[in-house]
Amino acid sequence: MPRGGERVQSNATRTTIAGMNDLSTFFVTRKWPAHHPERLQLYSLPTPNGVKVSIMLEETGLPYEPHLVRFDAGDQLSAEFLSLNPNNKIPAILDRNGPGGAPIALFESGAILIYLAEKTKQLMPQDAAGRYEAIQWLMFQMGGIGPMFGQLGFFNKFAGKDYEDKRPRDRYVAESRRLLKVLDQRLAERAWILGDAYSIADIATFPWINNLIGFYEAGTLVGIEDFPNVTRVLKAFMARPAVATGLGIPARTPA
Ligand SMILES: N[C@@H](CCC(=O)N[C@@H](CS)C(=O)NCC(=O)O)C(=O)O
Repeated sequence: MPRGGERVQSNATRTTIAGMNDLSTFFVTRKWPAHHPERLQLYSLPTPNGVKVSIMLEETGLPYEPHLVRFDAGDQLSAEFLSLNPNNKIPAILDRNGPGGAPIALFESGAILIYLAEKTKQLMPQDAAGRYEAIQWLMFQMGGIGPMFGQLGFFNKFAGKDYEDKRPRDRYVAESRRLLKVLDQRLAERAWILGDAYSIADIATFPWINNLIGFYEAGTLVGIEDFPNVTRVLKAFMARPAVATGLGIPARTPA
């Protein structure tokens, strides 16, 4: 097995490669060569979870090299991708300049957002209480909005839409509405989820709101007009140049 191979995400392997910054020893770079290894390597697709990271990278100005993980080619199931994320999901990153100057590989968009916020000291409060507040709302997205909206998408737009029994769909409509109400109340007197400061909590959440209304075509189904604070902040989010750019990265290319 190449050095820094399939088990690159394990602590044991991380110890082995500490201090050694040659990305070519990471198995994932066999399939997706790093043309600019000094830049942070992003393995992704512009889905609501994927764009969280490209938007964050655009917002922070951190140099990065995006790599397209094609679901239509089963790239997420390739041995090279699994060496980075055994859970076969995008996004994932590889950063040559991780903690202590050693390379770090990470998956799970929430963990990546925290890592990037701490690395750049941007988009997360620096004080401990504010930091936990940001993480709390990030987890609200990771554990609630993402999984529930995702199921709603399945039952409204994809294979589940043909099921005669509408109870599963309605369960996710109700749960999505409940989450939207929580978010709407939170935003009633705030510009962004944390208040005046735009943060990783917004970057995690609003791609999913956008996707629910757009790609999943579920705006009417969830009664999005009942949540005017959510739609107001979505509009502000979509108007950010970094968001407009990040939503298209990595660019989808024909098979
Ligand atoms: N909790 C994960 C979820 C990631 C996720 O669900 N990614 C989807 C795209 S949005 C994926 O890679 N699906 C590919 C598959 O399931 O094979 C995160 O936030 O990073």
